[in-house]
Amino acid sequence: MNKEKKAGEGSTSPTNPTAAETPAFDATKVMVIFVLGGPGAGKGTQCGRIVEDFGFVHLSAGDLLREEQDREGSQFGALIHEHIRNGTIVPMEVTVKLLENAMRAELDKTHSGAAWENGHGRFLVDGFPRKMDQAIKFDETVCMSSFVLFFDTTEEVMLARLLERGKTSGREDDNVESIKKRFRTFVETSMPVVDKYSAEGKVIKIDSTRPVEVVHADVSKVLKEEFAKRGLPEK
Ligand code: UP5
Ligand code: MG
Repeated sequence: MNKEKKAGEGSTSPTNPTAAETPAFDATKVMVIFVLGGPGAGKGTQCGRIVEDFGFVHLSAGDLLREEQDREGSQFGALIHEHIRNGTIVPMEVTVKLLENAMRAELDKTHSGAAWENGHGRFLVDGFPRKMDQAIKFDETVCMSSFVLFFDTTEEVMLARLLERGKTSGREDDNVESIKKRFRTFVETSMPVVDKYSAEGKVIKIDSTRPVEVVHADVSKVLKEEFAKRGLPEK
C-alpha cells in the first residue's frame, strides 16, 4: 500500500521548504513548553506544582500513552506496552496524535484566566519530544514550541527516586532492568533533542537534584521572567 501523502496534503520536504504544513495551532496564541529530563528527574512533580500558579494544562506524553494502552479497543495497546517496558520510544505518529487531540480537547473547553481568553492557551508538554523526529514533527505540524524546561540530575539520583517510587507506583517500567534501558534511551536518543534546542537558545536548565521546594522556587522564578519578557499574563 502506498502510505505517502497525496499532493496538497501538506507533506514536508527538505528539498521544498514551501511545502511545509501549517501547524494545527497558532503559536502566537497557544504556548507550548516542553518539559524534558531523564527518567525520574522530577518532570511530573514540578509540572504538577506550577499548573495552578501559571494557568497551565499539564500533558504528560507518558500518561497519555499509558491511558491509550489501557483503553479498550485501542489498536496500539500491545505496541505501547512493549515500548514502555523496554524503555524505547513509541512511534511518533501515535504520540503526536494523542498530544494534538488532548490539546484540541482542552482548547475546546472553558478555562478561567487571561491565559485562556480568546482562543489562547498554554501547555506543559511533559516527557516529549524524546526523539528528534518527534520534535520536528510537533513543531511543524502541531504547534511551534516556545522553549524547553530541562530538569537535570544524575542517574544515581534518578535510580534511587524511581526504585523508591516503584514500591507503590505500579508502573511496569519502575524496575532496575527497565530503568537501565530508559537511561540508555535517554542518553542516546533524547539528549540530542535537548542539544538541538540548546543550540537554538531555547533551553532553560534547572538542577533537579535539590529538594522539590527548592526546584519549584527556581522554576517559578524562571517562568515569571519568561512571561514578563514576552508581555504575557502570569495566569
Ligand atoms: N521526586 C521528584 N522530584 C524530587 C526531588 N526534587 N527530590 C526528591 N524526590 C523527588 O518523580 C519521580 C519520583 O521522584 C517520584 O516518586 C517523586 O516523588 C520523586 P517524577 O516527577 O515522577 O519524575 P519524572 O521525571 O516525571 O519521571 P518519569 O518516570 O515519569 O519519567 P519518564 O520520562 O521515564 O517517564 P514517562 O512517563 O515520560 O515515559 C515513560 C515511557 O513512555 C518512556 O520510557 C517511553 O517508553 C514512553 N514514551 C514514548 O515512547 N514517547 C514519549 O513521547 C513519551 C514517553
Ligand atoms: Mg513523569
